[in-house]
Formats: sequence, C-alpha cells, structure tokens
Amino acid sequence: HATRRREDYRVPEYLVEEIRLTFQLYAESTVVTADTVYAVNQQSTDCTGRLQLSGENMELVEVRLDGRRLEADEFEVSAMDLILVPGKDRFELQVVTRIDPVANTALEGLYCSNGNYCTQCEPEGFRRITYFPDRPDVLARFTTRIEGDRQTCPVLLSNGNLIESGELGNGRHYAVWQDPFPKPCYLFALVAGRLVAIDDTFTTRSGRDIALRIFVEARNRDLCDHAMRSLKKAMQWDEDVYGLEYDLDVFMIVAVDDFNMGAMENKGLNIFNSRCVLASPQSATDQDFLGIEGVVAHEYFHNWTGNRVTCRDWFQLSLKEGLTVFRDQEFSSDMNSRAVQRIDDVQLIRNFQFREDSGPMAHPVRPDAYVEINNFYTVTVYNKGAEVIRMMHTLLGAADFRKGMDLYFARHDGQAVTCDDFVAAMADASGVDLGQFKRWYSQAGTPVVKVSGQWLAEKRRYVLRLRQSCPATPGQDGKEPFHIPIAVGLLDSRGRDMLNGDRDGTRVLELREREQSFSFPDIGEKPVLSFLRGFSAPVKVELDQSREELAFLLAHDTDLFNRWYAASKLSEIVVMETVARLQANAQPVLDSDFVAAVRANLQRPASDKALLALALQLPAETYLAQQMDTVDPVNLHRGREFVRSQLSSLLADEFRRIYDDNNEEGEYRITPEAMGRRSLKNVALAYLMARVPTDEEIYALCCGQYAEAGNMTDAIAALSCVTRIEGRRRQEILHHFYTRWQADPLVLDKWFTLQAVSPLADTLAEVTRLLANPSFSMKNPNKVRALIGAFCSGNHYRFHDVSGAGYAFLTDRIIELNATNPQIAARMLSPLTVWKRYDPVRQDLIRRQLERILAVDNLSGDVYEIARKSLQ
Ligand code: DPP
Ligand code: ZN
Repeated sequence: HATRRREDYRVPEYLVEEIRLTFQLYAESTVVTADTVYAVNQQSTDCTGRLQLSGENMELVEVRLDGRRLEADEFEVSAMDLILVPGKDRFELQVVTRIDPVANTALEGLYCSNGNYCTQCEPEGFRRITYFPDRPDVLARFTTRIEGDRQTCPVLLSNGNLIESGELGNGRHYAVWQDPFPKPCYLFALVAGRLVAIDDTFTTRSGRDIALRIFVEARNRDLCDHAMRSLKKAMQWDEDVYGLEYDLDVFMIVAVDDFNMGAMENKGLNIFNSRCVLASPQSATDQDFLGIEGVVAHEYFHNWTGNRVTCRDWFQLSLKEGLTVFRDQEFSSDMNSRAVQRIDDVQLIRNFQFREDSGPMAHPVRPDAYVEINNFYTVTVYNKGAEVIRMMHTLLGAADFRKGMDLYFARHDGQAVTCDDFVAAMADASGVDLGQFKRWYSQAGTPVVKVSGQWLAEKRRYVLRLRQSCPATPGQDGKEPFHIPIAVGLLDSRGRDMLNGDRDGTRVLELREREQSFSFPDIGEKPVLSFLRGFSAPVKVELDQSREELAFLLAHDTDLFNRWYAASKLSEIVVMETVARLQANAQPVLDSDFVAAVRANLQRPASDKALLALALQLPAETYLAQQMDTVDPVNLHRGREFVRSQLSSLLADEFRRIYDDNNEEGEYRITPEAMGRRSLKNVALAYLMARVPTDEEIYALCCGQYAEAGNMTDAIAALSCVTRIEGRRRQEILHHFYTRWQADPLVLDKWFTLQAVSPLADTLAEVTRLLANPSFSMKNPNKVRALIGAFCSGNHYRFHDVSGAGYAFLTDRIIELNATNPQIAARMLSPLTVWKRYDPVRQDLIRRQLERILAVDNLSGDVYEIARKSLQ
C-alpha cells in the first residue's frame, strides 16, 4: 500500500484531445472500446516516452496503436496499469476491455443497481472501465456510444447532448452522447436501464430553455417533485448570487438505490443515492426534505465549482468540495432559516470534525499524503473546508468575495487548478493579504482560543485578551499562528448591543498573533461578552462565563446563533457536573438555576420555534465525550439521561403546554415555520416521554401521534420515543411500521436505525438479529449505514459496552465488507479510531480488534490506511 504525496505532483506527460467510448452492455460481460487521441504535453519536462495508463479489475482484450494491433511484448500490463512506448508525439490508441458490472460490489466504475447500469468514477473509478490517465488534470472531450437491450435498457444516458440513436437488430438499440466541455474522466457517467423520466424546464436569464429530467424506477415516479423544485431554486440562486448560468441544453438526475456517497456531480448527468432525491410527506421527514434540497443544490453548484473549474490533483479536493459546501449552506440559509442552518452546520463541525481533527486521522484541509484518496472525503475536507471559505467571506465581505469568485472563473474556466489559485484570486480581487490565512489549508488540528475580558470602569474601556494555540497532530508537531476572524458583540445590562460594528452591533476582530489584545473605548457599563458570533471560525473557545451570564445571553443575545450556543454551553456544564457526581458515586442533583433558565426559555414567546427546539436539546453524547479527559460512556449516558428525565418531571406542565399549542397539523407544509413548529412539538414530546417511570397518559398520547400522523416527521418522532422503552407495545408498533413500509427501502432504513440507536440493554442482540432480516443487505450501503453505522457511531453508550461485544461485532462486519465494498468498510472504522480517548480496559479491547483487522488477508488500501494510522 503505497503513500502518495502532494509534493510529488508532476504535470502529465501526455494529454488527451478526445476520447470516443463504445459500451456494449451485457450484464456479466460488458465490452468497452475506448478510442483516444493522445498528444505529448508541451508543458511536461519528463520525457520518458512512456505512456502509463491506470486500470483495475478488468480483462484487457486488445490494444491498437494508430490501427495496428499490438503484440503482447509491445506493452506491459499489471494489476494496476498498462504501459507502452508509443514512439510518436500524437497518436490514437484503441483499448478494448471486458468488465463484469454485476459482480461489481465495490460500486466504483460501472455496476448494476436493481438491474440498471450506472457508474461512479470519482475519484478513481474510471480506471475500472478502461485503461486511461485517470487523474483530474487530464481533460478531454467525450463522445459515448451505448448499445444495450431495448427491453431491459430502454433508457441510455451519458454526459452532454444526445446526438444520435437508433435500432441495432437482435432487440438491441443504441444512443450516442457528446459532451462539448472537456472534462476529467472522474466526471464521466453512463446510465442504462428501465427508468421513467419526470420533465420540467428552466429558462436561464439569457433566455435559454434548459430541459430538466429526473430519472427513477417507475415505482418512484411520484416522489420527485421536491427534488425538481429544489433544482430550479438552485439554478435561480446561482444566477442571482453568483451570476452563474447553466451551460448545456439538458440537465439530468438519476436516482439509484446502491450508492456509496450521497450524490455525484457528473457533467450534465448527476447520479444520486435515491435517499437524496425521493420524498413525499408520508415517507420523508422534514430533515429529509432539507437534506434533498441541499444535496440537489450542492451537485448542481458543482457545475461551476468543480466541473468548469476542476482540481489539479486529489490533494486539492477541498478546492471544489469546501467551496461547494459553502455555496450549498448559503443557498439553504437563503431558502430556510439562516440561524437554524448555521446551528446544524456547526453541530456537524463540533460533533464530528473536531473529533477527526483530534484523532489519528487528523489532516489538513489540503492533505499532504494519502494511501487511498477515498479516505479523504472527510468532514475536514468538506466541512472545515467550507468554514475556511466562510472565513474568507467574512474577512473580505460579500462584495469583494463575489469579485474574487468572478476573477477565479475569469482566470481558470476550463482549467484544473489548486487551492492556492483560489486564494490568489480572492486576494488579488480584494487587495486583502491572505498569506497568513493560507495556514488554514496546510495545518491540521483545531485551534484553541483562550479569552479573557476586562472592563476598566474608570477608563470606560473594555479590553479583550486573546491567546491562540493549536495541538500537535500526526506529522505536525509545532504550529504557526492562524489568521482568525473573531466576531464579537458586547451587550449592556438590558441586552442591547453596545458596539457599532459594521454588522449591527458585531465587530470582526482579526487575531493573527499568538497573543493579542483588543480595546473597546466608550464602554460605560460592565458588558456581557458575546464571543465568536455565528461561529465565525472553526475553533474551540476557552472562556469562563458564569451560568448567570450564559442564561443572560440565552435570553438576550441579538445574535441568534449565540443564543443557541449559550443554551448548549449551559446544558454542557450541567450534564458534565452530573456525570462527575456519578463518577464520584455521589447523588446527582439538578442545578435549580439551570431549571429556571430552561423554564424561562419555555415561557418566553417563541419567535422562532425551530431555534427554541434546538436550544432545548442537550448536546449529543458524541460531543460531550470529547469534553472528558477519559471517556466514560456509562456515566456519560446516565448523567445526560438524568438531566433529561429531571427536566421532564420538573417542567412537565410547560412541555405539555408547548406540545398542545403546536400540535395542530393542517395541510402539511415544509415551510420553515411549519418545520419549526413540528420540531418544537416533537422535542416537547421527547421530554414528556423521558419521565421515569413513563406516564401512562403521555405514552397513550405518543402512540396516538404515531397512529394518526399524516407525515413521517411526526410518525418517526413518536416511534423513536417508543423504541426507547421496553415492552410489548414497542414490539407491536415496530412491527406495524415494518408491515406498513415493507416495500419502501428508504423508510425501512429509518426503522433499522431507530432500533440500532436504542439505549435498551439488548440492542446489540437486536441489531445482530436484524442482519438476517430479509429487507437488510450488506451489499446496500444505505442499509449498512442505517443499521451498523447507526449502532456503532450513533449509539455511543451501547457500542462502547465494556464487554467489548460491540467492538467485535463491528470488526466482523468490517472484515466482511473489506471483501465486497472497501470504501464503506473503511468508513465504518471511524468509531474505533479514537480508542486512545477511552479507559485502559476499552483501549485494550479496541486495539486488539484493530490488530485483528490488520491481520486480514487481502486487506484493502482503504481499510489498511485507517486501521494502521489508528494504531500508530
Ligand atoms: N459526490 C460527492 C460530492 O458531490 C463527490 N464529488 O460531494
Ligand atoms: Zn461535492
């Protein structure tokens, strides 16, 4: 398993002028003929004369150079590549390969899902289709001819425009697609199968009509409206906000059930995990609706940030992903509640990215080395990458940021470029010096900012002292200081902003030194500090604020994000205090000031119900675990549950009133207001159901909600409360749900997950039994994530059972998946990677499982890399 390094980048020795592909589709034996025109790259200084093409898992049928069939001694072929010496500067190579899409369980390259053909080529799947320079800096014009059976494959699709189609006899037909835009092969796509299309159109601002088509299996025909609406909104938004128009005449989305990722931005032919397309109020939750809108937009936005301007090499992945995540987050903020969107995005950073950044897989937003690039489609590259773009947006301001984007496209349209090129465009367009800022791309780890504030009464001055540091990460011992935008506000005793910053009461400080002070004149009373408003940088904050101050911020901060932050910080302090008492074998007690603050929050008229719902939720165990020196899963769970059940009893009347006030469900709508109301109601229900012992009337209320729910959000909310409580009725209601939704794999994913995250004692036994359920399949990544992923990553308490049974269970599954789908196997490893954070007994149990994984024969590079780094 070789390591690749960013510093070893060389420009390609040969470029591709065009490629003509012919696919003769047969289930177990598809023949691919690739006619490719190569020419020596004038920029290249390597003159080896060797043409080295990547290729894996295929049978090579024949190779022709300018029409002449090459003898076996005229090329070298290995398990990884094909090498020949063409002896000329420009030539046409024909490569014929044979592949088996049915046997392809890795879901990379060409494979079958429910009998339909589809492809996934990012990052390195094209090399499983034909021998080719499979790297993003080789851009080519593609023409694709597909031949297939008319009965089983009435629909034949590829990138670009359909230029020809017709009959072949023998019940077969063909279609030829041509993509006018040169692209790297990772953006190639082919789809063939029995699909139906949902059609619409979008007129661009220059007046071109674009045909929009979503292809699904016939049974899903009625589930595409939301995705189509989302697509049109995204197209409009990209024109309005960035002046970016779509460039082909047709834009297609295809939904498939078996897919490793969420979706893929292939030029003009996006392929989606059906989870990110299909929705109806009966079968999808509000979160699903929001997720679909976000992913549809994300893939659409890639057309400019990713496709028109692409990456030079895979170390630059965040160039397109960080930027495109930032764009989809902003889109969703404009379509829905900005504050709620921000809180959701920050929770992802705090719960998962911070954990990655402090563990053995910590890597910079622009990694320096990898064994398997699939392992670097991470929360760091994507979500921290988006935070890095967001910080530039904050430092430059919206207008200059837009100028930077315009310059980036003007300079680089049609090119494969680097993160440095992007930052250079931003710096040149704005005049802002981003030299120090670029450390966000090269240094891993989460910076810590220590804060102390002092009000000098006689000088009427407030002084803020900030100190930054960043812990060592693998391969990076010392770190240079970061350039950190810190948005702050100061509130007076009535909760009014005291600063006249550029953005109503908020000032953005630029922390560049290890230690720096900022002084605020004309502060006539002792202010309450509202720090890191809107989470203006992905850092950990060390700031001693009293519970009174936090309660004050929760009630008054003009920055809605920071109100939520204060609520979350307050709950964190109270839960961790309870955990500490449990660890000391002391009786836990709930802080009455905390209860009073929550009560006041419940009694205040809620202007934004979704925000209130978020403020009421206690931080997740995966987040709280990071706050412990040695993670103690049992007391962590007990402490958090104690706080939940205490709030439930002490505030039962308030929660009941909130539930009743928000229970009216007229016609189902997915507006931010309606979603906010549902989430507040369901948070109240969850608290009511958290009372120990269960209140019978409430239990009946919850079952009633399940039985009468007209939408999946309410049904799942009720079901999820019931699955946390042992008993016969739990079995009945789970059985009812299963029977009702047996034919809908996406809904069954929810059913698997609910059982996997249950805190009940026999959850692992139940999860193990569910592996044998006829609706479960280890071949389907959604099912693996819904059951195994949910248990191991979403059930911290039961997964970390001190018997080690959870660890052994996961290891067995990883070893199984290693042989069929290495990408998914490697993903599943993540809860084991942070083993050093646990006690010696658990450490030892996990380490032995990691060693067991490393001893497996034919271990994939994907799994090897993560297991190996975890043990180092
Ligand atoms: N499908 C992945 C995404 O869009 C990889 N490009 O983020
Ligand atoms: Zn993406």
